[in-house]
Amino acid sequence: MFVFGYDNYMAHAFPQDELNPIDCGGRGPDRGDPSNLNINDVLGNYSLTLVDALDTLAIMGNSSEFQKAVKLVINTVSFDKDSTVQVFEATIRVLGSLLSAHRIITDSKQPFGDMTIKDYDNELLHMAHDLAVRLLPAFENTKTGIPYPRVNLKTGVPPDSNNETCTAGAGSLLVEFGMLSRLLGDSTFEWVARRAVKALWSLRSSGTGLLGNVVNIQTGHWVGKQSGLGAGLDSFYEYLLKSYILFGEKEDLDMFNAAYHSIQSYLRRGREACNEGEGDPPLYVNVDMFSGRLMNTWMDSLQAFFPGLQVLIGDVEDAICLHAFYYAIWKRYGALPERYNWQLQAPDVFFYPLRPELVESTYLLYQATKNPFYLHVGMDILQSLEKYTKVKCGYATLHHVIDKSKEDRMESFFLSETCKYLYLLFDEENPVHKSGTRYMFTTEGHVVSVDRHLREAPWKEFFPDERGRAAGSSLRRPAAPDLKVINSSSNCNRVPDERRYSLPLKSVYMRQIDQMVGLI
Ligand code: DMJ
Repeated sequence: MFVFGYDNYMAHAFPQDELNPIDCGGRGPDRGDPSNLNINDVLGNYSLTLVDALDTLAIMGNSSEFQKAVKLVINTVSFDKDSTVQVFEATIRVLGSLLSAHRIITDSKQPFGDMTIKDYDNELLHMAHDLAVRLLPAFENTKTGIPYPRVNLKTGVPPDSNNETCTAGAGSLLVEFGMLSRLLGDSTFEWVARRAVKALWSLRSSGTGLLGNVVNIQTGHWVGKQSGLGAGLDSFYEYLLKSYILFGEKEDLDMFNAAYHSIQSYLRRGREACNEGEGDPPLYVNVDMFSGRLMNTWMDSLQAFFPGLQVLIGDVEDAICLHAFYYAIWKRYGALPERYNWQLQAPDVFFYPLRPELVESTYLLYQATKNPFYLHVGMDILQSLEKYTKVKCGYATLHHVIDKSKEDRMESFFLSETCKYLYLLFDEENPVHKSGTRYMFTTEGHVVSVDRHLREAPWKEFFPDERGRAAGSSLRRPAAPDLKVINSSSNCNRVPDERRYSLPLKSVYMRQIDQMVGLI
C-alpha cells in the first residue's frame, strides 16, 4: 500500500504537495482561494508528501529510496515560499519529519539498515531550523503567549490574522520545538512552545480542570467551550505526556496527570469497569468545560487515538474497551466516519480521509497485549482500505462512508502514519520493536528515539530560571552556538527477542477482548 501510494506520488505529483489519486496529478496550495483552509493550512508548496514520508521509508528498511528521498528534499525543498500555513500542521508534518529523518541519518547504530547520507552536513537539521524560524512570528505580539494559528513563510503573521486558535494547534508544538532546541542548543523554540502550553494550562476551568477547544490568543477568553478528546484538543493531551517521555520535565507529567484525571471525571460516561457491572459500556463525550454538562452526542474519528495514549500510560484495560467501540464502528462502515452520533448510532459527518488513529491504537494495543485479536483488526482495516479507497493512482479519501463515493485527495498522513502503523503492526522483527533504544512516535507518526541526550537542556546552565519570563516578553534569545549535532546513541542492551505466541497471554486482557468481540 505504501509503495503504491508513494510511487504514484513521485510519478504524478512530486514536487507538488499532495497526490490526487483519482486523476493521477498533483496538488499544491489553492492560490486562487486563500480562504480554502482545508488545503492551504496544510499545503505549503514544499513537497509535503515526500517530506512527511521520509521516516516511513527508513522504518520499512528501504535505504536506497530513503537516501534518494533525503537528497531530493535537501536539493529541491525550500521554505522561502509565499505560503500561509497553519503553524501546527507545518510543525507536525514537516518540522517533525525533518528532525526524525535527521536523527535516523546521524544515529551511530543505524538500526534500520544503512540510512547514512554521503557527505551529510546536517542539512535536514538546518532546514528544520529555517522552517522553525519562519514559524516564530506566530509567537510574537500575542498577549497571552498563545501563538497565532497561521503564518506566511515569507512575511510572517498576515495583517488580517485571526486571533482565535484551537487548543491542540497552539498547545502541541513542544515535542518538535523542544527537540529542535535541544539538538541546536538554542532554547528559543522550546521556550515559546512551552510558554504556549503553560498559558493554555493556566486558562483551564478552576472547577473542572478542563480546557475548551478554541481560545482568543489576545484576551485568553474561551471562544469554544467544548471539552472532549477529539478535534481541537486531541494532541494537546498527547504532547503533555510525550514531552515528558522525551524530555523528562516533571511539570509536563504533572499537567498530563491532572488533565487525565479531569478527563476521567468529566468526559467518561458509562459503567466503571469495561466488562463488569451495570450500565452502558464506557464512552468519552463532549462537555462544557466549565459545567461538565453534555454538549452534544457525537464523537469524532480523531478520538480513536486515545486508546493508544492510554496504552502509553498503562491504562490498558480502559484502552481495550474504548478501542473496541471504535472498531465496532469501523466494522459497520469499513471506515470511521469523521463524526459519529452515538445516540442515533449513525454518522453525523460522513467522510473518511484515510486517517490513522484507529490503526495507531490497534498497533499500540498489540504491542501492549500481544493479543492476535489486534492483528485481526489490522487485517480487517487493511482489507477495507484496499476495497473501498484504492483507486488508479493511490488511495483516495472516502467522501461518504455509506455510499463509498470518493474524493480526489490522498493526505500526506496516509503514508506517514496509516501505512507506517499498519506495517509496524505486522512487522514483529522491526528494529523499532527490537532495538535497545526505545522509540516514541510524534503525533504525525514520526519516529524519535528516546535517549538521554534529549533530556539535557544545555541552556539551563546559563538560564536556570526559565519560568521568570512573562508571557509576551521579548523572544530575543542569545545566539545559538555553532550548530552542533548530538548523535542519538544508546548503550542499552538489546531487548530479548519476544516471541509472539510463546508468551503467556495476559488472561485478563484475553477475557476482555473476547467479551468485546462478542459485543461487536
Ligand atoms: C494527523 O495530521 C495527526 O495525527 C494529527 O495529530 C491529527 N490528525 C492527523 C491525522 O488524522
